[in-house]
Amino acid sequence: MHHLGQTRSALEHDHLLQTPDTFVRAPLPGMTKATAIVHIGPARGARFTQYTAEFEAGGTLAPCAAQRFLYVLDGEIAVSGRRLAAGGYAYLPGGDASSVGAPAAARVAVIEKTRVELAGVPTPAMLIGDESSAAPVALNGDDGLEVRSLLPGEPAFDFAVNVMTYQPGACLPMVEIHVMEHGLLMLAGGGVYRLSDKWYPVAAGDFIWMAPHCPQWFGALGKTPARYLIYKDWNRHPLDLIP
Ligand code: UGY
Ligand code: MN
Repeated sequence: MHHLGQTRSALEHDHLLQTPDTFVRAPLPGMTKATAIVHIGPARGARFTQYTAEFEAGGTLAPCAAQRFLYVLDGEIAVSGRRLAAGGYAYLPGGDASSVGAPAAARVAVIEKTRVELAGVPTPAMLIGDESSAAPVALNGDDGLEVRSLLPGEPAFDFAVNVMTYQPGACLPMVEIHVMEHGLLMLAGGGVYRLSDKWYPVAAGDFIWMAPHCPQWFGALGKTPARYLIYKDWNRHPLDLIP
C-alpha cells in the first residue's frame, strides 16, 4: 500500500507516535519463530524497552537479564509452564531461567527494564495475573475513566503497568506534566492525544512514547470505549533514575 509518504507517525524530542503503517519487524537475538516490532528503547533516551512480539506456533523469547513484563494481546503463551490468554500478564524479575513460548500464533506486548534497586527492598518474585481480576478504580471519581493496576503498588516494583478505559467523551481531567516517562499501546477505540504542543488522532494499534515532562492529555472519541496499556517508572527518587 502506498500513501505517497504520508503517515500519522511523528517523532519529536519528547514524544513518539508510531502507527502500524510504520512498524518494522526484526527478530531480537535468541528469539525463535518470532519477531519484534521495537517501539522504543535506550537508543531514543528511554530507560526501558518496549516491543510487540509476534509469535508463530512454537515461537520463543530468549531469557532476559532485566525485569520483563508481558501482556497478551492475541492468542496464548506459556510462561514457565503457566498458560496466559489475551488479557493475561506476567512479571518476571529477570536473570532467571523463566521460559516464554507460544503454542500457536500469538501477539504480546513486552516491556523490559533494568531494576533500580532500593536499599533493603528485595526484588519481587514472578507474578502472573489477568486484567479481568484487576479491580477498576474511577480516576478522580470519574465513572467514565477507569484505571486497572496490573502490578502491586508496593516499593519493590520500580514500574507500573495500568490499563485505562475511557468511555466515549471521557478525558484526562488535566494536562499532565510529570517526571515519569510512559510507553503506551492503544488497545481499543481511539481519540485525540495531546503530546507536548501537538494534538494527534490516535487509534487501536498505535504506540506512544512520552519522555519525562512531556505535556500529555487524552480525550476519547467515537461510539466505543478507548483502552490503552500504559507503562510508567514508579516508586523511585528522581536522583536514582539516572545511574
Ligand atoms: O498514570 C498516568 O500518568 C496517566 N494518567 N497518564 C496518561 O494517561 N497519559
Ligand atoms: Mn501520565
